[in-house]
Formats: sequence, C-alpha cells, structure tokens
Amino acid sequence: TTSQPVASPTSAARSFLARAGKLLIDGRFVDAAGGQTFASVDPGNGEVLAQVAEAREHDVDLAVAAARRALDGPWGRMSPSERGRLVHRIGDLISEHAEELAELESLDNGKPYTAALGVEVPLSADMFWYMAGAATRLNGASVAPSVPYMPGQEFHAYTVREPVGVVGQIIPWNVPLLMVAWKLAPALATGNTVVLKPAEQTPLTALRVGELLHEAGLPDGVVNIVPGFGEAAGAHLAAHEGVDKIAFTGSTEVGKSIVRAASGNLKRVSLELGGKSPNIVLADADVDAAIAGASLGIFYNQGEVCSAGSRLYVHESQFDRVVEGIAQHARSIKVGYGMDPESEMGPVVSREQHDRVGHYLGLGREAGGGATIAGGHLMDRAGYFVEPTVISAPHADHPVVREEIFGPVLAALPFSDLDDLARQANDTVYGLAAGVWTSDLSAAHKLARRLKAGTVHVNTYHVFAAELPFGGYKQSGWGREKGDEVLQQYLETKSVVVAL
Ligand code: TXE
Repeated sequence: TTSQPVASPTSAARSFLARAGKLLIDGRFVDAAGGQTFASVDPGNGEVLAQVAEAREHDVDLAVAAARRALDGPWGRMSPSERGRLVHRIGDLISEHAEELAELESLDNGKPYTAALGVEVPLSADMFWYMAGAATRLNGASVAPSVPYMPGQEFHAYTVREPVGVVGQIIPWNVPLLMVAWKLAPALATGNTVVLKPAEQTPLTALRVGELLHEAGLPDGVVNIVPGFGEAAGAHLAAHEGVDKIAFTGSTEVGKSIVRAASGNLKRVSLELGGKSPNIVLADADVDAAIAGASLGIFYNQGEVCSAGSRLYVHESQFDRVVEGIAQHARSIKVGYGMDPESEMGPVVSREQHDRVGHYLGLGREAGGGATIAGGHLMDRAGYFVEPTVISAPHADHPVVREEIFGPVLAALPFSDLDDLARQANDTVYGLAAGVWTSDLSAAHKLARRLKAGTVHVNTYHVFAAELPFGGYKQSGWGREKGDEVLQQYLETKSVVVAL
C-alpha cells in the first residue's frame, strides 16, 4: 500500500476548489439564503477540500421557482434539434474537461483518479451524447380510435409526448459525476427543467458541471443545483408541491421515505436503490475469467456500487480454486490515495461508511463456520481505507450475505444444484444485477431468464453503456435509467382526438 499523495491537483482543479462553494439557482452561483455552509472532505486524508453553501428549505423553494419559470422561457420554445445539440455540447465539454473533472471526483469521493478518468468521465460524456439523439425522436403515434357509441363519426387521433415539467433529482456519492449524467441527460433531452441535489459527501463535480452547462448555453434556471443534506434539502425537494417528478438514487430506506414524501402531490417517482447482486460461477466456467470478473464486480470503486456482485456462488467443484483466486487478487490490490496513479483502490467515502463497513467486517470475523480468506480489517492509517476482503460465508442467512455492505467485501458460498441455485440467488429483497460465468450457452440463457434482476451479465460484469436500461426488480427500485426506457420517466403522453 502507498500512503502519500504523489500527485497534487492541477491548477484547473485547484482554482475550482477556491471558487466552488455556491448554489446554482436561476443561472447564478449564490450563497445559501441563511449563509450556512458545510465542509466537503477528502476521504483519503480527512482534510477539508472546500466549504460549500448548504441549501435549506428556502433555497430549494427559490430553485424550484426558477425551474418553473424556465419551463416557459427560451427553453420551452427551443426546437428539439437545438435542444439535442445543446445536450451534445454538454457531453463535449465534459470530455474536454476530463482531467479536471476526474481530479475533483477523486479528491471528493476518494476513488482512484485513473478510474474516474478512464471509466466514469467517458461514460458521463457518452450519456449526454447518446441522449442528445433522443431529443429529436420523441415521436408520438397516430391512432385509429373505435368509438361504438358515436356511429358514423370518423376521427383523427394522435399522441404527443411532453416533458413532465419540474424534476427534482437526488443523487448519491459513489459515482457522483456519472449520477449527474444519468439524471440530467434524459431530463434535458426530453425538455424538463431540474433541481438537482448532489450528495452532501460529494458536491464538487456536480457544481463544476453547473458551470459547464452555462458554457454550453443552457438558459438560466433550466438546471439548478442545491448541495445540502438529505433530511433538509432532500426531504423538502421530495415533498415539494412545485415539483412534478422526483428521481432518486440512494439507499432503499431513504427510497421508501421519498415515496411517502412524494405522495403529497402524487409527483411521479423513479427510484434506483440498493442491491446485493449474485455473481454465479458454474462448474464449466473459464475460471481465470471468472476470477478476474468477480474481482472487478466486487472491488471496482471500493465496492461502492449499487450493482456490485457482492454475493458469490461457486459450484462446489471449483469453490476453493475460485475463492482463493479472488483472495489472491484482493491481497494484490494497491490500496492508496486516489490521486496516486499507482492506486487501484481508494478509501471509502466517509467516516460513517468506514464504520458501517467495519461493522460487517467484524461480523464476518466473528462468525463461526465461515472464514475471512483475505483482508477483513479497516486499515490503520489516516483516511477511510478498508482491506479488500473475501469471506467464505458461514451460511446463507448471515448478514454479510443478506445485507448491502457497500464496501470491498465479498461473501462467497458454494452450491451443488443448479435449480436450487436460482432460488438462492433470488432469495433477497433486492434485484438490481447478477452475473453468470459459464461456457454453456443454454445454461447461461436459462439462468438469465430465472434471475430476478434488472441486468444479467454473462461472462462479464459492470457494463454500464448508455444504451442499456438499468434499474431494479423488487426493492432495488422503480423504473429504468439509460437506454430508451428512461425517456418515458421524463415524459407525459397526451392523446389528441379530432372529430372529422
Ligand atoms: O445513503 P442515502 P447513505 C446505500 C449503501 C450505503 C447506504 C447508506 O448501502 O451504505 O445506502 O448510504 C439523500 N430525503 N446506498 O446514507 O442516505 C442524501 O442527501 C431526501 C446505495 O449515504 O440514501 C443523498 O443525496 N433525500 C446507493 C442521497 O439521498 C435524502 C448509493 C443518498 O443518500 C434523505 C448510496 C431524505 N430523507 C447509498 N436522506 C445506490 N443505489 O447506488 C438522505 N437523502
């Protein structure tokens, strides 16, 4: 492991940190009305990166009002083609500022700079590029209605797809920039206006994107960004009478509170929540590929991925080999400060998350009948570092198997019977993703049918392309993000019927 940051932020990132701490409301960066701020902390060393204005109820009210006005401004009159080009330009600007955004993301979240630059910034730009094309393809249908009680009357009828209106978006801290892209790109392509609340742990890249939106030429008030805490700014946005739709990504527990808050005005709700995704290795799998893929599935982004393959099921004939292979990989991971180019895994995002993961590591160590094969401890150094951990789970009902840990902790279980395996894999309140490793095409497709998960990976893991719908069965959420499917989350359909 390394202990010292070897790369300090470039001048672009440094100068953003010096000006970062404002809310974006109606096209202007402003202080919170009450003047309150909170610290954004570098989880690699616990140091304060920036003091950021903290939105509370009144600030959210101002942002919602600005978003409402913007619907009737130049944005509402913009042609779909122009809107699409603007969305495309946002992708260009993200791509042009890749290094700076990756640095800010690494500093704020802790993740390796190389992952931010190599994976998340390109995915974010691509999300805008993909959605840009949707703006001009929001077609309705021509319909021939049958109206038996109006004999002889002919009709011309068609459907029109319109923006829902003012959209509230609440996002988490694990992939902050990518969450901004997944949320903003479809909302803008479909012509909505937005009030976005980044997570209190990671407000920086959202605010930098706020500046880029202005540079791209987005009219004032179309996107408002209100960093703040969940219980204050977040809860107020979710309950707001002036908001027509709320899109939330975060914990299942808070997702349920969003649903309750949204019921006041029955705003539309979409939710992308937790997971405990099974990654399944059949007896005939390419073992080396499965070891590498399962390692990526649990250790990418310190395991702070909602679709992480955190439950590993391996056929008993290969169990020891696969688990030892992943454990060896775990021991070889270079855990270190995110801005160190050598680092392959950074710290988890916060002290709270560090404590939460530590709690599960303790349960894993203490469990009789199981064993911690690799890692198993929080790291004794400044910053919120965790050892990449592989646990041979004592039994299927143990908390390390059932509960979302959201850290670099894999729980492995052997299986013998394929039918029973599908039952075990589905025995969870979640249903976000799954993985299957096999060389038997029929077995792969049969399992893909039986698994109750929004994404099933076969001989791969963590594919997040903009074209692919993403979301969960069961308590992993409502609706899908990305692909064409997300568009309907941001549109109303109007039927127009004309008597001829
Ligand atoms: O999430 P929260 P936390 C899971 C993961 C993690 C656990 C807790 O298991 O260990 O959740 O993380 C805002 N009304 N995931 O506590 O609280 C909050 O400000 C409105 C999975 O950090 O759900 C932030 O912007 N908003 C996940 C966002 O919700 C509220 C990603 C997420 O925070 C609110 C993150 C409220 N009452 C955590 N309370 C995923 N699916 O990717 C909080 N928020």
